[in-house]
Amino acid sequence: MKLTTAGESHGKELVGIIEGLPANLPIDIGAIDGLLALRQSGYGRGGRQKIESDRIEILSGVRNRLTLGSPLAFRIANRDYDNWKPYMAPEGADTSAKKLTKVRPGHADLAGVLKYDQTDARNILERASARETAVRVAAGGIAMCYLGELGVRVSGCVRSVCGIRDDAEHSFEELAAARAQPLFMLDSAAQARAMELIDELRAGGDTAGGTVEVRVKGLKSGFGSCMQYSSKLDAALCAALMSIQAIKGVEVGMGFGVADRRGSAVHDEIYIRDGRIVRSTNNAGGIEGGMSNGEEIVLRAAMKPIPTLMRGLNTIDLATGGPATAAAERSDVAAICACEIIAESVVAFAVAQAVADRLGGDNIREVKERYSRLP
Ligand code: EPS
Repeated sequence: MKLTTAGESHGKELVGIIEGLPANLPIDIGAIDGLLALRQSGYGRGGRQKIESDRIEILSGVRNRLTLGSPLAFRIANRDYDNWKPYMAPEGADTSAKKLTKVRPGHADLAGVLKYDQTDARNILERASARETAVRVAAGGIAMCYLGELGVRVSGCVRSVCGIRDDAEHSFEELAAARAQPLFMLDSAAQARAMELIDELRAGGDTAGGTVEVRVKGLKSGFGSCMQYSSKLDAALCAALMSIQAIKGVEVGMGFGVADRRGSAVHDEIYIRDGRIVRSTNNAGGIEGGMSNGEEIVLRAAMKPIPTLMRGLNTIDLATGGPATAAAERSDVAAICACEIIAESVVAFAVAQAVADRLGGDNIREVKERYSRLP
């Protein structure tokens, strides 16, 4: 299963193509649109989301709500293109008007300009922008349709915003309530403080990042492999999370905490109860030896603060070669809720890929039969 994305942030539209889906998979367009709307929501977002109203439009690969087994192509319109057409149109545009040369620290601007031999960082930022994640959320929604057929569910919450943390334990079922919260946090006191902080940061022209948690429930053991480094499930999941714009760290289970504890306080001991293999802890986060072990998969990702600061950071102006204050485009103060939905989506897609790699199957009946035969 493979996803290719295309599209610029202020271009005409975003597009995605998914190859490798089995035939006869029911596609829940309402659920995918719901996920897209959640990606646009959350406290701390900027003006752009008032313009956009993301919806998936499927172009191929689905007939009467069932996949055909052919490549599934889809588009998501950029409504803001109406405002940007004069500066972005492929058939001819004024490229001087929206030129960006005061490159923003933390954004792709400088490295991209040098690599792609550009004088205008807009030719870089348009693609580097997190707008692209709308496609990955749509694809994640399709992956969730696939996983749902197997009884595998993905959920999550926001764990921290700029150092304000929710460290409590939450059951998988409790996570569903997070999406109804303004910052997708389950600790309402921490959330209230985080919202105040976002207001403060907005007033000061600053930005925030945070931590998101994603969990996968119901995946049987044996997905991913210990036999080749490139087949490890944890490596695939961490790569998927790290590929999200602004992610700087990823943890599996106890994560970096394992380094500070002794073995007896880390490894999840194994018992037999009522003829079933059980564990009383899940510090491994559901993955051992690069394979799912049947426990819940637990992942966390750390998002850096949005690199477009209204107050502007020190930088250089590529046009003059001299010092400058970084460009301040309209932007978000915090996009941690978006990040949480994107993280769930890319994890769903990576798990679906691992399932498809192991089980194959040209149609969903075959996939379900093969999955049900696994221990
Ligand atoms: C982004 C900058 C902002 C964000 C954008 C990501 O866009 P604009 O420059 O149009 O205000 O809103 O995210 C989205 C458009 C989105 O849909 O998530 C950036 O520089 O990465």
